[in-house]
Amino acid sequence: MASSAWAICCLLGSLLFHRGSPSPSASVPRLRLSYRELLSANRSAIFLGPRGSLDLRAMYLDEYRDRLFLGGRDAIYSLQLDQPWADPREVLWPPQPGQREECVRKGRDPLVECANFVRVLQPHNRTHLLACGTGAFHPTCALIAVGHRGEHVLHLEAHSVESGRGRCPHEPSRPFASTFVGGELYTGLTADFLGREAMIFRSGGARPALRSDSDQNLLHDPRFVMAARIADNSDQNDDKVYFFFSETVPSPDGGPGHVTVSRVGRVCVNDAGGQRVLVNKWSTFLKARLVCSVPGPGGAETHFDQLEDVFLLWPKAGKSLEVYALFSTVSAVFQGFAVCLYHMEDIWEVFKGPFAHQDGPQHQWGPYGGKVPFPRPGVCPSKMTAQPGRPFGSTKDYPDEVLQFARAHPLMFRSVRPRRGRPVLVKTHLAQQLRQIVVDRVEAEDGTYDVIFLGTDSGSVLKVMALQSGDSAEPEEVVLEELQVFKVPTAITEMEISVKRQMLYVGSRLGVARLKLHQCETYGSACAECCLARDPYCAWDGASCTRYRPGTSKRRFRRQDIRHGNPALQCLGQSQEEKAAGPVATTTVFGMEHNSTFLECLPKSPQAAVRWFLQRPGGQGPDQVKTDERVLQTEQGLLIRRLSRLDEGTYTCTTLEHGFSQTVARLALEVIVAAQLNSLFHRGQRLEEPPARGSLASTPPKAWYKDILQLIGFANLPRVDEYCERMWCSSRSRGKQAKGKSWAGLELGKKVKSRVQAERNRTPREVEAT
Ligand SMILES: *[C@@H]1O[C@H](CO)[C@@H](O)[C@H](O)[C@H]1NC(C)=O
Ligand SMILES: *[C@@H]1O[C@H](CO)[C@@H](O)[C@H](O)[C@H]1NC(C)=O
Ligand SMILES: CC(=O)N[C@H]1CO[C@H](CO)[C@@H](O)[C@@H]1O
Repeated sequence: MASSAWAICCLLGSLLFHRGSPSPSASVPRLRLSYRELLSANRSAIFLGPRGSLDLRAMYLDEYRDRLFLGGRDAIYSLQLDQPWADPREVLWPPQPGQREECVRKGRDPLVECANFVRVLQPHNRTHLLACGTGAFHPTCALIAVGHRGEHVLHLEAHSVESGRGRCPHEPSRPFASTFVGGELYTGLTADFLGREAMIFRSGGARPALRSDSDQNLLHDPRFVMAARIADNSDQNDDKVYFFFSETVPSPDGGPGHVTVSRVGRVCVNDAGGQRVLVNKWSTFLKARLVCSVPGPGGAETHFDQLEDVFLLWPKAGKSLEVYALFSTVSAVFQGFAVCLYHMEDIWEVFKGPFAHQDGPQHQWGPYGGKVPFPRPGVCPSKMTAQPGRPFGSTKDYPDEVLQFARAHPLMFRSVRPRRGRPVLVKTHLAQQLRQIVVDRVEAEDGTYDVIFLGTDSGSVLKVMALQSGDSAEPEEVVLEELQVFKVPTAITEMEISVKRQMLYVGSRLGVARLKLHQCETYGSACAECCLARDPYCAWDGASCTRYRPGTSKRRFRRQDIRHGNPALQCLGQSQEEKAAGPVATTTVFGMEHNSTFLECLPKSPQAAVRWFLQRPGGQGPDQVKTDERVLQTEQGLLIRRLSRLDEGTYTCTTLEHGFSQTVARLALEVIVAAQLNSLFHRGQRLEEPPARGSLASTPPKAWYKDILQLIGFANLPRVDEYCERMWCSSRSRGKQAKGKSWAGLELGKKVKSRVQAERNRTPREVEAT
């Protein structure tokens, strides 16, 4: 076990080292925005409910009614998408009388389990939602009136409350998936009190309820992730409901132990069960393995087997559906995440392929080689099966032989493999875990890009792209932004996108946040900054970094380079704008000989490499600053520990990113020589009354200030403040810059500053006169 885990680590390690990413820190987000920054820039808005936490379990984005419905603990909320979130509607829905007490009596946790956690919110019809909650371990469903389009109402239809058994799990947190199709609710869940009876269940319509055949162990401890109706072709009779889940199955090679695998399973919408066999049970259920693995040398593969989340990317007309899936590793020692992309056609191919067959429990699985009965098991009754002379208009007409076969062979032999045979994205050595995935296909100047939003367990969202370059098998990962959506670390449990509104709706237990997909001006006010961001939503329009809209305003010229982020090419001739945005001004800073000083430089992008150059007075061209134990380069700037006169000169802080060099700061450092300062102190103290014992900074001498001014020159008078701030008066709030100050220096500084203030109020002529 340990050695195989080690092998996985090494394998992945070597794979990751060979990725040849252009920058060693490419997986570091280029922009990190904190909770506060997001709120103050109006990039996000947050709703935590009237009690400060919703205990959110379900979220339904309703773009038809322009509303967001939330299921929490003992309550349902409705928010209007295009309004500030100050005006929610609330329906309180506690467990039915006596249920809470019974739940506690049965040994369940009164706080964590014995409440009505709303887990199902599905559109029932134009005016009503179907809602189901755990009801303190007594699943309950009800209809919620939400009004017509444009109305903002929410109330529970008291007469509609009924048992939710099979439609909602008993537990607040057990993985569960549901979808509402044609008046019926499809669920993947464990339907009993003890959480043992896993099934796919359909109920709520005029037809009798249908469930999985429990004798056959069709589902092994499943963790359902998502359910959705997918049309396989233009014949509606062929529509199926697909379930995505993972299972823990007996070792497939007949060996001991269990393994986790991920699955895609499906049932026909028009499945009616069998007539003699499989009565009121699914007769069309099939499942196949979803593989997401990184191929390694010698056929070794690193598998990501635990399905975390699935996102369906619905195509523009004429294209087939694409499935993005987020996986994690199952290993206890090695944690990694991968995103794989599947095409629906590839899933259909596997379901058309051979059935998996096992001669007995101890035997290996192989492809079923015998004759498959007609209609082929798993096929929906449709035009195909109802041809003349073949009267199969319903699954009830299917021969027993077909149903027996379906029952014995629910698994396909072949696995569904991802596009390009490998993940789109692999993430290891992450500080957080990844929980949710949403993808937006964005049109940019140089092509179409899939922007992947990943919800973490620490309340943040990563905005990532995987760029497929030419012949290289490994996509290049570009982490555009890391957005701290929730103030405190909390796992993201829900994520929905509104492409129409360009918004992401992000839910955690605490509540829900609305997050803009992009805010181009955040990247900066220069062409190069906009270009380096490589955000396909954004382009330089000649004046600022703005939302890129394909095919609009041809008049304006747009600069964007997602693939290479090369501003040298894109922003050529854009220097006008850069100048308008302001060239980097030179700031004079003062340092005392033998003291330490700090030169600040905060580059916008943590992906950029920072370099410092020094131009000595009268020296030749600027030299790159050599760092050693005296001169330290930190993330915030350059720390010079013991200043010498030779350190004087102009320091330039430049960043290098994608071959593009930018000047971030220019600082002229002037060194005040210790001897001069010392003599000043002495002179001053002798002229005035004797200083208090132990205090260097007694009343400053009159002559003192004039001397200081002489030292640093009158021309710099306005900068004396700066000098004070940096060298002496540094308060705690400017801690980073407050290097090498002493108590005496602080006191002295305060006095100098007040004098400077007084001097400033006089004209320069008066100053000279004194
Ligand atoms: C903040 O964003 C919302 C939603 O996009 C918008 O309606 C509102 O006007 C914005 N407020 C400000 C101050 O920009
Ligand atoms: C939706 O369903 C409810 C409950 O069955 C019913 O009362 C209501 O009239 C329906 N609304 C529409 C628009 O059909
Ligand atoms: C830490 C350090 O070197 N402090 C020095 C700063 O400059 C004053 C005045 O020259 C010295 O007295 C300090 O020792």
